[in-house]
Amino acid sequence: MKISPQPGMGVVAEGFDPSSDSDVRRLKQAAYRHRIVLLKDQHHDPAGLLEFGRLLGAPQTYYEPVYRHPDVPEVFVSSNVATGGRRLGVPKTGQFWHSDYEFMPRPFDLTIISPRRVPKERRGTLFIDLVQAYRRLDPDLAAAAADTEAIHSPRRKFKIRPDDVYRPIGDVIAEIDARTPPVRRPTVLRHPRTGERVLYVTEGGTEAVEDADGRRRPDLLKQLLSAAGQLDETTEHPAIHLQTFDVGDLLIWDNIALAHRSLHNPSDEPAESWRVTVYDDEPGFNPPE
Ligand code: 7UC
Ligand code: FE
Repeated sequence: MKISPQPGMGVVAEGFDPSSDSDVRRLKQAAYRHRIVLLKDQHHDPAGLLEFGRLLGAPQTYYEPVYRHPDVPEVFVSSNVATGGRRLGVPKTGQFWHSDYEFMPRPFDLTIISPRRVPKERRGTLFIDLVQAYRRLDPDLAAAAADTEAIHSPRRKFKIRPDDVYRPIGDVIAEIDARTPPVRRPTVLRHPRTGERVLYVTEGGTEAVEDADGRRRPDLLKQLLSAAGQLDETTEHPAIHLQTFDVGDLLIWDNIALAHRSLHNPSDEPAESWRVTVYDDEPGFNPPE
């Protein structure tokens, strides 16, 4: 397997052999060291994508059934097309800064995307490295964040489902709070695999930052998000990496070190991608030099 750097962030891997333990380990090492791996010449059906996910960790089925691929529930479908008259998944997912499952007790370790239909323009996913975001903080902002906690919730970005029509919105919100109550963790957390400090806050998923006295600090959260580049609506901020991909690629990324958001595609050009997300409990990986 050949691994070569790509501009900005991440690497491209070619010639991956799924039967080679050393290729699998090198692939994971690359994902944690370089955050993004673009794997070429990959053609999987849903079952094949799930098998690929099993190489990297334990695939998880998304908690909301409406996203699940009807044949392989561990595959999450983002799609605006009806294939053979059958609508799959949910359209326009993730169009805000987030980390997958940040609102759950354990966010996913690795996210794997298989693009199925790629729009001709305004396509791709934006990424921000939250380890670099922490390192770039000016010292007093880093000090202010040090002993705070961040509170995450899916509330603001939860997609209304077809069965929610005519339901009182208060009932939907009560259901969200019951099934996915806000979770709290250190604003600056240790990356579970590499041990690096991560400024783990996102514009779409973090509801508040609370200081050691339990006081909410909206000002501080805003400063941290702004410093990380997540409040720049032009998406031209130097910390933002645009990753494009094509059908036949597989995109793997470190979902703890990176915040991501899919590009808003105003046209109704067909767009569909399949996703598998995994927990990876393999013993740690060396932090990037
Ligand atoms: O519809 C979406 O944008 C899905 C998002 C709310 N959560 C994706 C995840 O894996 O946490
Ligand atoms: Fe996502």
